[in-house]
Amino acid sequence: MHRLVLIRHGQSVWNLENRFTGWTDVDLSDQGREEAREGASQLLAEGLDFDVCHTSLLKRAIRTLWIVRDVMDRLWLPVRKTWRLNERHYGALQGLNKAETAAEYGEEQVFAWRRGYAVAPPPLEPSDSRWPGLDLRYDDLPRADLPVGESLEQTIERTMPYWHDVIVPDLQAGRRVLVVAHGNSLRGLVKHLDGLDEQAIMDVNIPTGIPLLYELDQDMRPLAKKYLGNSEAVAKAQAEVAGQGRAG
Ligand code: DG2
Repeated sequence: MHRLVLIRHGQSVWNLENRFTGWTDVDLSDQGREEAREGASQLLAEGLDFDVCHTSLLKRAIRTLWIVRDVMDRLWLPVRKTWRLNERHYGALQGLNKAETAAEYGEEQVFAWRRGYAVAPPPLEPSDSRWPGLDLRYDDLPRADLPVGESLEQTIERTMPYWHDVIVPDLQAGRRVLVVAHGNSLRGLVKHLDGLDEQAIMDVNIPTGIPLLYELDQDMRPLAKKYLGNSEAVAKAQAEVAGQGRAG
């Protein structure tokens, strides 16, 4: 049996302000740091430990992982960082308040942008200063791979190679794997692991900072799955994420 834990980073300052974030490199809020500490305590209480960690190139995930490793006294663990675990790129929506956007364009449109499987947000203009090609950390990436606004489907297309080529081999080698990433890059992994169709994944919302434990068979199929911690608190946090696209 293989053990995999997924954690969406703790609340970021733009989660707190209810802004579309995507590839914007915002930090954790104070509550987000606390959520990371709490997540680590839940991992310790469950008796979980890790051999290797994977995260994105965005500081809200990197810092969450750092806090988790610090609380677990596992700062020495290997950490691999990849753009493939970055949040989906939210295009020209990045920076906009989700509730204000719903008031302007309608809740249905915002729901489609947030949860429609193949719906991409309006793209960044080529001249936009937010274009990832202007960011040093993506220098090694072919320019054609740099997103300017991704649907969940497109996010999954660039996340899955990392799952198959890097994370699965870690698991097959018997390593206990921790992945700290983002709401939608993790929804892509959950869709794959749980075998969800394009409709079913629309209802999946991943709360910040709460570890999601998978036990997988040798073919990487889930034997068991659970969020750590109180199930009512998990349900409440999931409902809050779902509600972030309401107008008021
Ligand atoms: C959120 C997810 O990403 O937003 O980009 O705004 O996980 O990095 O905070 P994260 C964002 P929703 O798709 O839930 O609106």
